[in-house]
Amino acid sequence: MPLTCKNYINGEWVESVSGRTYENRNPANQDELIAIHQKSNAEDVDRAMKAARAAQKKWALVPAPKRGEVLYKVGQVLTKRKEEIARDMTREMGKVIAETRGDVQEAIDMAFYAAGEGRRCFGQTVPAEMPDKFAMSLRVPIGVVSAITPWNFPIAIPSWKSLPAIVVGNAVVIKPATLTPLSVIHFAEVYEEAGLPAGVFNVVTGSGSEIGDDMVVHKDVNLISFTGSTEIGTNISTLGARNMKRVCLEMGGKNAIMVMDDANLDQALEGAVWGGFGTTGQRCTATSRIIVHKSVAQEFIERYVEAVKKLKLGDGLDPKVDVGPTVSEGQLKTVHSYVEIGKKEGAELQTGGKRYDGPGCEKGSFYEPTIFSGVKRDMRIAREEIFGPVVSIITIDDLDDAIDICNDTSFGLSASIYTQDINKAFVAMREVHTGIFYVNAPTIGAEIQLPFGGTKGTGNGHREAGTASLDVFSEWKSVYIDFSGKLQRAQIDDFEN
Ligand code: UN1
Repeated sequence: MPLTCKNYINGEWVESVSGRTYENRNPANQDELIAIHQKSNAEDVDRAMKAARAAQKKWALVPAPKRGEVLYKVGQVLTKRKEEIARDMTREMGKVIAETRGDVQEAIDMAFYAAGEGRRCFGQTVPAEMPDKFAMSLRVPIGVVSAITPWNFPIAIPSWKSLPAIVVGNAVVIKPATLTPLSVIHFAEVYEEAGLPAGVFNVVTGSGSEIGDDMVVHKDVNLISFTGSTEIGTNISTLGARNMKRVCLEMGGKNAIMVMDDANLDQALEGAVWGGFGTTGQRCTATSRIIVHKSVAQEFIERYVEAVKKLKLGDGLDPKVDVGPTVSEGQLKTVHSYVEIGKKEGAELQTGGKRYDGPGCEKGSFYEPTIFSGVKRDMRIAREEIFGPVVSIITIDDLDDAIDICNDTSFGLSASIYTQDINKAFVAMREVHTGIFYVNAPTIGAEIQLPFGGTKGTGNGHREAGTASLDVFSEWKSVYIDFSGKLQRAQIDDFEN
């Protein structure tokens, strides 16, 4: 009998009122049924939102340091269950075990970071203009947070969207990606074991096409935090605006590594393999373009292709495997359609370009790591997010050219430069229009203590993680306390000694 998972609403594990369920299968082996999940409907969402609303009122009154202590416990329980959760995550999402351990670790880091905020959550005290008057600002919770999360970081991203929200005094209802609900079910178990009061964290599983809109428009929702495709994010934004909801979006990327003529090529190659094909290229931050200086381009391409051909594909639970499957057949088809587009556009296919069904991979959605060279900036493979193991190499003349091409995209998440020249590194850092920038490292690998997010079409101006996440999940309240015993009119009465 496969595991059957329920929704988590108001501290209870409950079946969907729809009476319907769906299957969660392993993308490395379609024959492996991992679990059955609830196919929720609008009524389930309604119950979860109402539970969250009621719980939030009480949770906001718990002193923030105490809220932080619960999250500290969340970090401890996650640490205890790290290996088990990582293994299940590899089974449902496909990425290799070293990476799913990293995914859980990112949630652990966020738990301890957010726990600490329970004793900080700094506001400001500023001098007041009038005598016997006190002025300060406080962070207050927004209320109910509706989190809609993607499948590529099945627990890390839910952790970014819940832990900082909860420490500030909000309650959360999360709809995990249809393809990776089990990781969030485990996360709910962790919250429960850590002693989070009922209703503060709720999980409703199901498909975005059925309950996505309800997660946005429900009257109890104060804020929607979404990570996923530009198309869905744009719809959420429009729907949210019509319903006067606060919306925080993190969407696509077309991240580039710039390899300059003075780069340490060994290091750049290693970074390009990891950035391009780690997580099977399915990170928002994945390196999907490599902009390489003409004087090192030939050597770089030859060595890159050679290194990528050596990557071992297979079941991510095998520690010898470098690259797992794409997350689903649908994703594989999208990836392949872009490869066809690249070929038609005249880019040169250096390696890959097709499904992989070698030994042990016959029943999975595997795609060969793919490299195109001779890519021009206006080709679709150089402009659109592919979200898979496909890297486009563009050759350039100098740093200005590199920066110009790096910026020539509608997205602005992450970018990097490999150079030994500090001047070039600083110029690029200043001129590249992304939310995240790396020097001598690939475009992936952000840490939770700094803001995460991007410019232009990547988002709508918000950042996750770091103290920036507190700005997302709280309102500012400015407080003036007059203890003069009389009316003092700001901007009008003059203070005289
Ligand atoms: C994502 O790509 O959706 O910076 C998240 C990174 C990870 C998080 C990626 N820490 O690559």
